[in-house]
Amino acid sequence: PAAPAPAPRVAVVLFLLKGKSSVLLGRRRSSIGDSTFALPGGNLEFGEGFEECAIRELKEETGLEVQRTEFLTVTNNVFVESPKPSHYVTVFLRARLDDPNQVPRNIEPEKCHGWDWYDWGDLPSPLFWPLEKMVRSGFNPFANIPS
Ligand code: 8DG
Ligand code: MG
Ligand code: MG
Repeated sequence: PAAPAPAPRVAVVLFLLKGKSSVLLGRRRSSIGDSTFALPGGNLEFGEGFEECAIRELKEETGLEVQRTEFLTVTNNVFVESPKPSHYVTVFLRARLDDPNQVPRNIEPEKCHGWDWYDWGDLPSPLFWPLEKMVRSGFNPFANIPS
C-alpha cells in the first residue's frame, strides 16, 4: 500500500519569561533546525489542551514547573528544506517562572545542547527559523503582561 499522505501537525511552544527581559532558549539537536536556538515545546498529543502540553513539555525538557500559561499567537511553519519535510501549526504560549530560584536542567541531551536564559534585546544566533520570523516581525512576548 502507498505511504499515507503527509499531514500538518500541531506543536505547542512556550516563551518562559524571567524578570524584565529574560527568556529561556535551548540549542536544538534535531533534523529540523539543528543547532539553532529555540523555545521549549513539542508535539500536541491526542486529547491534550495547549496549556497541558506546554506544561508537560517544559517539565520533560527542562524540569521546570509553571502553574499557568497564556495564549499568545499561532504561526504556520512549513519545513521544506529539512531531510524529512514537515509542516507544523505552532501555538505559542507564555508563562512566568514562578520561583526564580528554579534552574533549568538538560533532561533530553539527545535533543538539546542545553538551556539558558537570554535577554530579549540580545538574542543568540541563529534562532530557530519560526522564532526568527517572529522576532523580525516585531513580536514581543513581554508586551501587555497583566501584573
Ligand atoms: P515530542 O516528541 O517531545 O512531542 O517532540 P519534541 O522532540 O519536543 O519536538 P520539537 O522539535 O521540540 O517541537 C515540535 C515542532 O515544533 C518542531 O519540530 C517545530 C515546531 N516549533 C516551532 N517553533 C519551535 C520552537 O521555538 N521550539 C520548539 N521546540 N519547536 C518549535 O515551529
Ligand atoms: Mg519534547
Ligand atoms: Mg521539544
